Amino acid sequence: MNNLPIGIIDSGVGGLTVLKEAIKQLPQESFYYLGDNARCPYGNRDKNEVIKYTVEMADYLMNKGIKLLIVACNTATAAALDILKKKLPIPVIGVIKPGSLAAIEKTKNKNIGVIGTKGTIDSGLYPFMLKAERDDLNISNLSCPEFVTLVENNEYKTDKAKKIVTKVLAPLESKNIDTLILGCTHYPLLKPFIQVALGSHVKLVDSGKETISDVKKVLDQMSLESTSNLNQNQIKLLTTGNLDSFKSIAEEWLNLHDINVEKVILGSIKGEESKENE
Ligand code: I24
Ligand code: DGL
Repeated sequence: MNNLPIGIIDSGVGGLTVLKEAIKQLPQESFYYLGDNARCPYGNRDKNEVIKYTVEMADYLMNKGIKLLIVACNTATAAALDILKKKLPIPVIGVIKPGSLAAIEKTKNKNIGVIGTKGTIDSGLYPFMLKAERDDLNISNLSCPEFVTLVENNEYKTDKAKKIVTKVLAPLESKNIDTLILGCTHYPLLKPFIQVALGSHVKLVDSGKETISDVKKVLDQMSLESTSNLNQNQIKLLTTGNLDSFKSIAEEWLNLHDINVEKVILGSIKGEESKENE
């Protein structure tokens, strides 16, 4: 047993889809969620930049005291998971392996699609993980950079979004996939349009959801579950960006009021700010 909080890091607000699932599946646990809104999105950034930012977030939460770290962002998982696993003395769980294993469980025809940001797709980590588990799979790896913008511009329920989703996913039509991994924090919001575009025979895998099922197993295996009733369900949100806009999205999404939100200034942001003031 261990009553320290679980840390969740993300490039911004998208990882709240993972936090929501965590609150649902792990009601006894407490959470620190850190979103790097000042430097979001990560999807088109250079790999080394993503590594640097992700390590800064992980170090920040390590200093606060956490018992396990979840990397909710697929782009950050693709770039930095191995580095974090080597660096940190606690379990570090990314979203790519759990999503891959769930897809392997679901597929019947061995044709699996993966969609994500440019960083995630170009890393090739999903196909690598999938093929390492099972070598007879056919993987279609497709980046959908427009999707994050649709969600962040609050256009994800519009006709425009439906058209873009259908167009961007068109290359998957001929691939005969029966399973699609949603390899990005934001894509669960576009699920209805993605399902219509691909047809009801395609099973959609929400990698965030699968990750929390994995976290549950790890907590159990390592006897890290929280037992304290005192810190039951405590949630603390941290952002490098604007407090008010972060708070309003989080409260609406999580259906909670008066969440504790704090501003964080990370190493290299501090550096950039002082450069500006010179
Ligand atoms: N959804 C996301 N990002 C945004 C947004 C959104 N604005 C409206 N909605 N903005 O991601 C990103 C930039 N902001 C972030 C906060 O600081 C300032 C800059 C998806 C979040 C999924 C949990 C639509 C919206 C909302 C409330 C809940 C859910 C949602 F307003 F999709
Ligand atoms: N969180 C990112 C991901 O899951 C999407 C947003 C971004 O590009 O930062 O890949």
